[in-house]
Amino acid sequence: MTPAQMKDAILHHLVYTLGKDAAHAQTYDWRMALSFAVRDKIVDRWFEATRRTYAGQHKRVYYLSMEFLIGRLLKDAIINMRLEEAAIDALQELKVDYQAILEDEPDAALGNGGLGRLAACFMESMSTIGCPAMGYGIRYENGLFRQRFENGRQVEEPEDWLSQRHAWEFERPEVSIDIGFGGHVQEIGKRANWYPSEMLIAMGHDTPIIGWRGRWGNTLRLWEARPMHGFDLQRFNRGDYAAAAEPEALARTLSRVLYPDDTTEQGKELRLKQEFFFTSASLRDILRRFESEYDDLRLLPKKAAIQMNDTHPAIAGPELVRLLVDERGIDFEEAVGIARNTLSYTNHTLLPEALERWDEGLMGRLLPRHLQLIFRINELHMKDVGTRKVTAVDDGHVKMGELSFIMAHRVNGVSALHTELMKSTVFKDLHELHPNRIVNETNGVTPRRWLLSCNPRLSTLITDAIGDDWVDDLEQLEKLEPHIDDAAFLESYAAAKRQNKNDLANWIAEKLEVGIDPEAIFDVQIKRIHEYKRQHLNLLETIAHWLEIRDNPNQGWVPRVKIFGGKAAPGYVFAKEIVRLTNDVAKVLNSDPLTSRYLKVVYPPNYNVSLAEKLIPASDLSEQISTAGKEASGTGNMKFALNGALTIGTLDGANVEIREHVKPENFFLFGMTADEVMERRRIGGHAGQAIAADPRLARAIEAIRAGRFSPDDPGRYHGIVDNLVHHDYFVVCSDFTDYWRAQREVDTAFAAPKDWARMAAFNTARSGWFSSDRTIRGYMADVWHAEAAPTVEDAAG
Ligand code: GL7
Repeated sequence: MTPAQMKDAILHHLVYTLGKDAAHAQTYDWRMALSFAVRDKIVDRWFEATRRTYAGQHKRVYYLSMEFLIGRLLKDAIINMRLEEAAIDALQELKVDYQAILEDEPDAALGNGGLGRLAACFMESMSTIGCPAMGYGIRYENGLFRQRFENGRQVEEPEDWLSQRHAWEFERPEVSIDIGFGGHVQEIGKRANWYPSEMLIAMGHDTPIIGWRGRWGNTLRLWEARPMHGFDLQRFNRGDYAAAAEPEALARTLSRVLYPDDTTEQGKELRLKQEFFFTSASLRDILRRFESEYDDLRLLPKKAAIQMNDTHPAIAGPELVRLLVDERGIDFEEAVGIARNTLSYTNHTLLPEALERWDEGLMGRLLPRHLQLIFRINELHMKDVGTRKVTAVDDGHVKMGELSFIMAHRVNGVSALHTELMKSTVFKDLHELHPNRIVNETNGVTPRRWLLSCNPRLSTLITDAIGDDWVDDLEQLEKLEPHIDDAAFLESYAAAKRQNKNDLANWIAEKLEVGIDPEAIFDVQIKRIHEYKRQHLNLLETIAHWLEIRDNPNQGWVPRVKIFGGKAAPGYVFAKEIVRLTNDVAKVLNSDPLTSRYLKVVYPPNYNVSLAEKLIPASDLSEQISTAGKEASGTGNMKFALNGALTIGTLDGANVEIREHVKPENFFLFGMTADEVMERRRIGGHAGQAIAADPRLARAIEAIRAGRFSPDDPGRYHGIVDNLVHHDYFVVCSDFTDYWRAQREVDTAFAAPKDWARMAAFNTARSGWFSSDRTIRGYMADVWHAEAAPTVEDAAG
C-alpha cells in the first residue's frame, strides 16, 4: 500500500463510514478512519486464512480464556501489516499527528494481569505461525477498573472502553446461542433432558488477530450476554419503566464486568455463571462448526484441540460430555474419552486461595445436570485408576483443578520450576496416577509488541546489526553476541536506552510533575500488587537506602529512581495499604532536599498494557522479587530482559530459566530457594530473628511504625508492620539482607556504564527463547498435536 493509497482509504472512511469531512474531523474520527483503512487490509488476509483452514481440513485450536488482555490494537495491526510508513506519510500529508492517534485508542483491558496478557500474546503468535485457531472469551462491557489515587489511596473507577465505537470487532448476530441456568433434570435411560429455568443469549463479536507480515489471521470471538426476550412491553405500557427493563439489565449483567481479581478466588455466583456462559457458548459453537464439516464425532480430538486457560473454563469437561451424551446420544464412557482427548488444561498458579472450588449446593442449583455428570466422571475416574484417594468432589465442594486434570489429556505448567512444583504439591497424587499427563510449556511474549513495536530504537539497532529475521525467529538475537564486543555497537545500544529514558522522564515530568534524572538507575516493579510479589520488600529497601543516604548525604551515591506500577484488587486490604504506603513514601522522599537527587519514587496510576509499553524500554533494572515458589512464571520478567533491563530476582518462576539463558553473571540473584522458604517458615519467630540481625531492616520498619510517612496519622501502617514482624508468611524480613546486598551490587555495576551496557545487551541477545512463538510451537507439538497451515504470502508483497 502506498502512502497515497493509504491517504485515499483514510479519507474514504472518514467521509463514508464516519460521516465527517476532513475540516471538522477530531482525533477520534481520524483514529477510526485509519483503523478502518487498516482493518480492510486485514480482512482479506483473515478470509484467506479461514478458506485455507476449511480447504485443508486442518485441525483447529480453541483457546478458552476468561481473559484476553489485548490492550490497544491499532499499532499492532499497522506493524504486523507493515503499513507504518504508509500510515505515517499519509497522515503527515493530512496534517494529523500519528502519535496522538495511537494514544487516543482506549486499552481493551479484558484481563487482570499475566494470565490475560499471555492469552493475548498467544493469539498473536498463533496467527504469526499460521496455527489455525480461535480464541473464545467474554466481551466485558467494563474491563478492569481504572485506578486513580486520592491522597495516596487507590480509587477504582469503571473502565468504559466501549463508550466509543470499537473499531476492530464485527458483530455476529447470527452467532447467537441460548444458554440456560437452573431448572430441573429428567433422566430417560442413560440420557437426560435438562429444563433450565433461566435463559439468555450469547452473541458473538469477532476480532481478527493478524500475525506478523499479515501471513495469517485468526479470530478472537467474544460473547456478549443478551436477554432472551427484549423488554417487557406490557409493563412498559403500564408505566413501570424500571421493571420493564429488568430482564434485559439482568441478562446483561453477565458480560458487564471483569472480576477485578488477580490470584484470589472470587466465590461469586455471578462468576460461576460467567464461566458457564462463555464455556457453553464456545463449545456449542465449536461442535456446530465441527458438525458442518464431519459426521463422526469420534473424529473430534483429531480435528479440534480445546485449551482450558486455567480452571475458569473447567466446566468444559462436563458440558462437553453433556452435549455428547444428552444431545447426541453417545455412550457416557465414550463421551468422556472423546472429551478428554480434545481438552487440555493450563495451570497458572499454586496459591491455594486461587484454586477454584465451587460449593456443591450452588453448582447443583445453577447447573443441576452438570453436577450429576461431575459425580459420574469422578466415579468413573476412581474406577479406572482403582483408588478413591483422589477425588474432584470433596467436602461439599467441586474442586475445579482436579476436575480439569481428570478431564484433560494434557496438563501443563508455565515454567520449569512451577511444573515441577505442580507434580510434587497440588497434583502429586494425580501425577502419580497419570505420570505422562503433566508437561511444561514455559511462557513467552510476542516480540512484535514487546520489542519491535514498543522499542523502535532498539529494534532498528538490532536490524541494522543482524537483519530483520529476528522478528520471525527471536532466537536469531544470539547473532548479536559478537557485536557485544564492538565498542561502537555497545555505545549505540546504551544511547538507545538513554533516549528511551529521556522520553520517559519527560512523560513523567508532564504527567506526574516529578522531575527525574535520566542518568539515574531506572528501577522498575510493575505488576499487580500482591503480598507474594513483595512490593513491600522493595519499599523497605528503598526506605533503608534513603535513611543511609541521609546519614551521609555527600557520599556520591549512585542515583536511582524507583518506579512502581500496579493495581490492587479492590477487596484486598493489605495490597491497598501497600499502594498507599508507596505513595506516602514517594511524597516524603521526593521532597527531601538532602536525598532527592539520589533517590526518588514514582508511581504512575492505572498501570496497564500501554503503560508497560512505555516503561519497559526505558528500564535498567527489573524487579522480580516474589517469594520463591509463588510466582508461577511471570512474563513481565521476559519483556524486561528482552529490552535490556537486568533482573534483580529470586529463583522463582521463569526467573530461573531467564538466569540460565542470560548467564548468572548478568543477573542479580538473591534470596531463598523454594525449599529454603518452606524450611524457614517452620522456624518460629523467623521474622523477628531476621530483624534483630539486620539493623538496616529494623530501622526501616521502625520508620514506618513511627509514622515518618504518615505524620498526620502515625498508626496508619501498623497493620503492615504487625504483619511483617509477627507473621511474614512471605518471608520478606528473612530475604531482606540478601536483597540489600544484591541492590548494592547493582549500584556498583551501574557505576561502570560500559560493563553495564554489555550485560544489558547480553540480556537482549539471550532472550530469544522467551518468544511466545516458541511457547506456541511447544503446545502444538506436545499438547495440541496440531500443525501450522501453509500461510499466505507476505502482506507487503
Ligand atoms: C498467573 C501467574 O501468577 C503468573 O506468574 C503467570 O506468568 C501468568 C501466566 O501464566 O499466570 N496466574 C494467575 O492466576 N495470574 C497470573 O498472572 C493472574
